[in-house]
Amino acid sequence: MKKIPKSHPRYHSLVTREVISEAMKKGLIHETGLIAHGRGEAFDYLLGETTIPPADAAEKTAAAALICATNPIISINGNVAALAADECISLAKAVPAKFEINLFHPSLVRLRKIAAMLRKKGIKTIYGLNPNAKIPGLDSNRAYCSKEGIFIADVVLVPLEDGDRCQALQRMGKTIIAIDLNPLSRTAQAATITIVDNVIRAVPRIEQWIHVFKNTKRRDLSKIVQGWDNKKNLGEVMVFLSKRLNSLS
Ligand code: PTJ
Repeated sequence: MKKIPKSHPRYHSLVTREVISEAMKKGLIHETGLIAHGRGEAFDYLLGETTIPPADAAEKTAAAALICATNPIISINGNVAALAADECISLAKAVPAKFEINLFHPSLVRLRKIAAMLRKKGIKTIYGLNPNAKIPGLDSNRAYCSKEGIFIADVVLVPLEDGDRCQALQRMGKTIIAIDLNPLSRTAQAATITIVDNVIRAVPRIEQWIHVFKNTKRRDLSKIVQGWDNKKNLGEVMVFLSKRLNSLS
């Protein structure tokens, strides 16, 4: 990995680019994952590369939803595996939640590489390697999932998702928590709880909330989830964004 001087004003951003680039060379990320990362990076830049208040509210609600779930699961793809594998593993332990790998660009080789990487980090049960169920109303290969994993899950955390699968999972009656820096994406618009934040910051922040809620009654957590208005929160993200741009102009 190329050495970036710590003194560089864009140090963290450049290191993350190196991580993404290395992950592609190792075959964990699809080449278009680099483009997806670039889009996310642009939105992050506009948001100020920080967890904005509406994102924190979404992270708090996501934590409440995960605790209240009967069958929570985290869906992993190439970019998430490269950028936030350790954070997702830590969150999965804290909830506790299952793991399923689901790729937008299907590849058995990449699937196995991501699974091997997660196993090396101590994850024993990984769903999605032998898909045996189909998400209704989805034509692509992404419809195939694990019956014991995403298919029966009631709450699914989908970082960097595609809009179609998000909508199809919603139609199955699941609570979908999406992490997407683009508040305008179809995924962001379709999810039950949209977190407009970088997956690198969002996953640890959800875990922090899980710990904060350790002694909170289920009834109170359930109230937080039921009171969630995703459209309103996305509106607050847009207001934040426009105020920030205005203040810089
Ligand atoms: O590994 P695969 O085959 O499942 O492919 C993964 C990608 C991400 C390539 C695939 O799902 C894809 O093409 O995604 P999209 O449709 O480009 O959407 C990715 C979304 O994630 C975009 O709206 C980006 O703004 C957003 N995004 C990118 N990087 C981050 C991010 N959101 C949060 N944190 C990031 N680091």
